[in-house]
Amino acid sequence: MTDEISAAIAPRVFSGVQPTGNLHLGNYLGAILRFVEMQKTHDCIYCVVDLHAITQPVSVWGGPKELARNIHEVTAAFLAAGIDPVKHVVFNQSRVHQHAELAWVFNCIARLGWMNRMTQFKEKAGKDRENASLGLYAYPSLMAADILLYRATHVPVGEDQKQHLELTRDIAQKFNNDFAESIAEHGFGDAFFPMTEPLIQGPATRVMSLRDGTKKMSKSDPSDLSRINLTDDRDTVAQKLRKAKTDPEPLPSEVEGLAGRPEAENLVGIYAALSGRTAADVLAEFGGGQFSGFKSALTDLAVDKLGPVGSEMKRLVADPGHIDTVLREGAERASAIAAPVMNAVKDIVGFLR
Ligand code: AQP
Repeated sequence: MTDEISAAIAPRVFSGVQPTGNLHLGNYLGAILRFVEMQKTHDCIYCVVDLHAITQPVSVWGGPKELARNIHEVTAAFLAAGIDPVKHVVFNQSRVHQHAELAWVFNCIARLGWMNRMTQFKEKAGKDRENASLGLYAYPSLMAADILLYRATHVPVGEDQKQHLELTRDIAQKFNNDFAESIAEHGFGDAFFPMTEPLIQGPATRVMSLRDGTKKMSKSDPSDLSRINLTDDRDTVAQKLRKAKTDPEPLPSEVEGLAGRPEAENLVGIYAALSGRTAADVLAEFGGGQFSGFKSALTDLAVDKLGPVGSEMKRLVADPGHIDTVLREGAERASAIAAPVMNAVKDIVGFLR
């Protein structure tokens, strides 16, 4: 067997968030709160995926100063939400060079046909596909490397990442098949990489835009009115919810009445997720009423739940010494796990080291 790693694959959680600014309610409910939850039952590794951030044009991610600020901001959100960087590992991806190294091996495993099916690439590249970066195209292969570098068994993510998680499993499977003999010879039995389970769970796996209930809430939406940012103050949240698109009908009294009303469904879903209640329960209280009253109750709830997180984020970002220490120490611990896995991959593939 190679180096210091065991053949057996232990349960481990990995997930990441891109430091591309405008961290929003969708990131919080769909991912970060799930990360906090998973800490109770698993060893967790949470990563600020800065290599992914630069796959878009510099004008989108904002340049060097903005990137550094956004790395601090995502880390601050992790800590403010309750992620424990002592019991678990929090770091930024570019500090652990094995992510890029394993991604190259996976670029040679993944098939063009697989990559061509990735809907996120199509959405983000838009009409001007010829002008998209090679990095944006290879993004899902790097994401597979992020996860499998730690032989992670579970990945909590929002609904939009489902397809990338399926690709991660395809890459793991093909690696295990292509190198089956070598994997066995090196003492890893019949599979080196696990079949990672996506955990797309919780009440808000897909929070939608406040301006268009058919589009997901997104950091890159040009309209700031489309999302609630974690650092928005009360007035901003109130204004965004007041302006949130709705329809002329009053709220229905039952969940079935939300069919074909995506904006209403989204706002009720957000209320339910933030309050820990079911949509039916929320409609039992607000059904039959106008949106204006509901929106003001939602403002109070959102400010109550997100306000403390936003304030703590601002406090941490204003004096980032603590964040820098967390990221540096986290990277050392992540490297200690990643290095022997990457060495094993090199041995399995046949590279000399
Ligand atoms: N609207 C959403 N609802 C629920 N979960 C969401 N996530 C993102 N948007 C929603 C989840 O947040 C985690 C981190 O996302 P990311 O940083 O990898 O960015 P993304 O998935 O590409 O989505 P963003 O944040 O909106 O950015 P852009 O604008 O670049 O697309 C992931 O687990 C994601 O599922």
